[in-house]
Amino acid sequence: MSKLKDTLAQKIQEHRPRTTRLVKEFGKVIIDQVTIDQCIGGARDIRALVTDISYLDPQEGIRFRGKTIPETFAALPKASGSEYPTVEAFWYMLLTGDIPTQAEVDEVVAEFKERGKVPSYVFDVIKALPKDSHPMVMLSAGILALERESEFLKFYNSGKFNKMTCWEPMYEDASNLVAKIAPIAAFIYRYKYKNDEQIAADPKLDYGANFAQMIGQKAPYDDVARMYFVLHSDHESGNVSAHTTHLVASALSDAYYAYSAGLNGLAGPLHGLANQEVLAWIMEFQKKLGEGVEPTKENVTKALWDTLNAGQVVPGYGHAVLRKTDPRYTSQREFCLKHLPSDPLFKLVSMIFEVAPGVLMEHGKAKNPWPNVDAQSGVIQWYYGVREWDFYTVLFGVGRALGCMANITWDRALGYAIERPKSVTTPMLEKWAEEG
Ligand code: AMX
Repeated sequence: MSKLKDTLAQKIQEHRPRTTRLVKEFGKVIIDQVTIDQCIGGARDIRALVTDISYLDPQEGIRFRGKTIPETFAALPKASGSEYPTVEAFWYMLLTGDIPTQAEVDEVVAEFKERGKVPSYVFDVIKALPKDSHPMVMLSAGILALERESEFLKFYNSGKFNKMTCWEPMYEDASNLVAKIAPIAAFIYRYKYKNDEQIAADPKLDYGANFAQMIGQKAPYDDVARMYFVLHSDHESGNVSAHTTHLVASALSDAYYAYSAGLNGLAGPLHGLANQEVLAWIMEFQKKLGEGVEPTKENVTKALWDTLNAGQVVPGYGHAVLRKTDPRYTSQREFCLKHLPSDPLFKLVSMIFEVAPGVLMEHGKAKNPWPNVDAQSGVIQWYYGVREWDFYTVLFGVGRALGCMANITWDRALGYAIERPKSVTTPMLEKWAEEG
């Protein structure tokens, strides 16, 4: 057994009595109540999910296993010669809550080489789709096609299925999916935009560096990939992609079914597709501005109002939980300030950051006028030459696999139930409304 799996097994053993005790001794303690606007309004803020992988504070932003983004980057061992930790080190931390030693990271890096091999039929499935299919369709189809490899499914069909041990095949699937999704994404990139001229993985490289290699990018894009995948990994359990993955897995569907579904949710413009929408908005803005006309605070403000007055949302701004600038935005902004401070697109995004919150506040609808992760992420990709912006949500999807897969491994370890909230009818709500 690897050190990672061994540590995970120990953590699971230690954790199980806590969950059992909460249900048995404190199961009827009330932790929330539900109002009519929450019921109609997308279950906003209702406390109804449990995860220890990450927690999202509205003011502070995300903490992964109790650590803020800067703390996470500082604590984990770095990739050799790099400013950022490896994805493998972060995966270890997400699963166990522990900071791995270099030797423990090296073991995961070596394991991922084996796990990351993608069967050729997956590429055939992707190639069978029309080439102008959205790359998220290709990614979701590729992940779904892998379902025949599922160890969880084999265990379920073995006649020996057991709720106490089924986390182990789920862990195998989760690890395999994480290891395979980056090469699949890289394949889609080269297939769709680079004439199907594929580049082989380099066995010497870690996850992030190999992704850079396979899409045809050089340093410092290896760090961009590491940073990007870590930042996008997890945002507690209620967001559409994480929740969908958890929901589907709660039916004992395996990791491939669950994450393919999660990706389909991520592909929505109010969720992960917003990063592509940000770039599209900026390009449209520049087109309307005309050749050689400099962006100014005035013309950016006008364009923002035009978007709002047309009944559209300003992509990259607002959040269902956050009430401050997203620290994932800040982290990427810091990267830009260091590596591409004079880039015109970065300057424009910074200008939007200066004026958009004021415009949104004046508009008066959005509860959070501050930027989210998606407002900044496309700029970095664009700068390094990944300009096919419909690919940006695929990058998000590779990162998000880390959080979703860590979560469903723990879901099975703690025996979380099939998810099944109760619905009510409009007449019922009207009756309760009258009764006050
Ligand atoms: N521009 C314009 N209007 C906005 C807005 C924005 N950026 N953000 C919120 N609003 C509007 C909502 O559409 C809603 O209008 P309505 O009352 O007419 O329906 C009103 O403000 C109240 O919404 P809210 O409670 O502040 O937000 P929410 O929880 O319902 O939705 C989110 C959150 C992210 C979907 C929303 O802010 C939005 O659409 N943002 C733009 C898209 C985006 O950037 N999505 C990415 C989010 C991060 C991610 O998941 N990757």
